[in-house]
Amino acid sequence: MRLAFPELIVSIDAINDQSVTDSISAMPLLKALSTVKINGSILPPSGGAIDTTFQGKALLTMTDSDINARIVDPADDVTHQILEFGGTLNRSSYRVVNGKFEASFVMPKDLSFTNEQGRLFGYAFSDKKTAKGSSRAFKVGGIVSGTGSDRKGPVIDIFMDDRSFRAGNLVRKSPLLLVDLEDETGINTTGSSIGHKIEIWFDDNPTPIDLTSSFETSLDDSRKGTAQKQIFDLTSGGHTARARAWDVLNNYSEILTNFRVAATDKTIITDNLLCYPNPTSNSTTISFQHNQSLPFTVEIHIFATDGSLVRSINKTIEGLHTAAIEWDGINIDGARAAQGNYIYSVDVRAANGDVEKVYGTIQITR
Ligand SMILES: [Ca+2]
Repeated sequence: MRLAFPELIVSIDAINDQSVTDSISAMPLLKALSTVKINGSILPPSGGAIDTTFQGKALLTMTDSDINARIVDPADDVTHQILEFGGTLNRSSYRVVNGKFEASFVMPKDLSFTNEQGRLFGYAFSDKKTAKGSSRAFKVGGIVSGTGSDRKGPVIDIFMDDRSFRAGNLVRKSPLLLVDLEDETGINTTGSSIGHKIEIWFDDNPTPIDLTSSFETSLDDSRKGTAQKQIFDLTSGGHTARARAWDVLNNYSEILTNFRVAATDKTIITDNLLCYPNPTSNSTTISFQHNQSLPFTVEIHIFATDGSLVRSINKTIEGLHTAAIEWDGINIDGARAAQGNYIYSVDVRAANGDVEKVYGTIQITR
């Protein structure tokens, strides 16, 4: 897509409440495990006053001090000096309000202790405009003492397709993987350069999928966020998924979940039919799991043991994974159903015409 507006400038205005400066000796030294605060603004392409109409999101990437790499060219045996950017120290997102943003995060334990300048890259976008900019007005090195109280790795949650997912659910063959992360100090986003990646393993596959680059921090709190990735063509049957993430102090944690993939996404499959509470003296909820991503209809018929119809309930199910239909315990005549045993049938009709019928029992006690 070609944008109709010229690109604006992300200006890094202050680091740790100190205005940015070109004087290297006056630049702040950002130490490992210290909290960094960055204030920035969005300026017009030619500079000048803040674009106060800009409402959107800013993505900041901080890299360590540059690396002087020496590479010997095998053709002529000449050693070349190559300057490379240092490894990623932090990648986090912030809300831009009226052209301004404020970032805050904890520097990772792993950084080079060179006391030399790092780099900060800013990229911002609103509905209509984009902006970019960078700054080298800080140095990286040292470590703050006395911050060793956080010994816990991040809290990790794995979901397939959406956050209604629970372990054991049926999912589509090509589900969207969501990994929510949260840590009291901060998620390690250094990624491949240092080795503390956000990774997930499926089943016994020894090769993980690297989710680090897809991780995006919450705009409200950079200590939490979500990594996501579409997973393609899983085989039918049971699967496990194990995720690992690190915090900025290099504590890690892992979580394991499991799920099932149906033989085909085209056929509707229902599973784990449940009625709760059962027995009940009042209302009860009939629920089951399913593999459908499009809305489908459910007809529930409740019968007495003599076969007479007690109640019918129709519902369109739009959510993924689990369908839940409540019966209020009222019969066709508007009275409370009598004490006793009941049979219910669940007729499921998918958008493609596929149907499935399952049965269960309910006991009413008074
Ligand atoms: Ca932690």
